[in-house]
Amino acid sequence: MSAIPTIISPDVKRENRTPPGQRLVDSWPILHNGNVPAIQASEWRLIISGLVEAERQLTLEEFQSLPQATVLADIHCVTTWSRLENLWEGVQTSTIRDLVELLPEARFVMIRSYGGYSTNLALDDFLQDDVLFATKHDGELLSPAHGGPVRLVVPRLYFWKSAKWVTQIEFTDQDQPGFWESYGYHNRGDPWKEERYQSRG
Ligand SMILES: Nc1nc2c(c(=O)[nH]1)N[C@H]1C(S)=C(S)[C@@H](COP(=O)(O)O)O[C@H]1N2
Ligand SMILES: [Mo]
Repeated sequence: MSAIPTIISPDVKRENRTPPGQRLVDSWPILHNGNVPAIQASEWRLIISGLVEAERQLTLEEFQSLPQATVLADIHCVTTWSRLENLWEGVQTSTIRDLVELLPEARFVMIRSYGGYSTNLALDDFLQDDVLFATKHDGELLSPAHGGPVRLVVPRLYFWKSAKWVTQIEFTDQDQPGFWESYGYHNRGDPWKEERYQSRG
């Protein structure tokens, strides 16, 4: 069929793929704060902003014409369910990064979604080769409830970092908490270290 490269997320190769405190599910739960936003394909934009030489905006058509990749990865939600063996298809974050000239001070990203959700990532975590802006899951277009038309997928961190309905990537020099991070979720969220919540104050 196609010559789309498949990237195997490194956690898929572990002998025991279930992180501590997690239980496996076969279904795919739908979880989010607030309502599923109504996004018109013609109005969708991906804004690449912040510490870049020149801000860029992509239409959905422009986004879909970028080189595609597939990633095989496991999902680990902080509420303790894990879903193994998900095949995501979309555009790798490194492909998006190459569309702009990053300023040397850029060290973090804030991802913003339609509906007001946000999540923060270190640039290094964001640019791992298994991180992508996905449009498909197991061969099917992402439903609106699962984040369509475009969601972020960050396989090596808890699933709240995988923002649905993405519309903006802002490169920054300082780390700012995103939506759940400001309510006490861990700043990074590595499931293998059980980085679920942080104590504050
Ligand atoms: N825009 C947006 N993205 C989001 C969320 C949200 O509330 N809004 N919730 C996060 C959380 S906590 C989880 S567990 C996953 C759930 O994704 P799913 O519904 O496709 O399983 O989406 C993440 N991305
Ligand atoms: Mo979650």
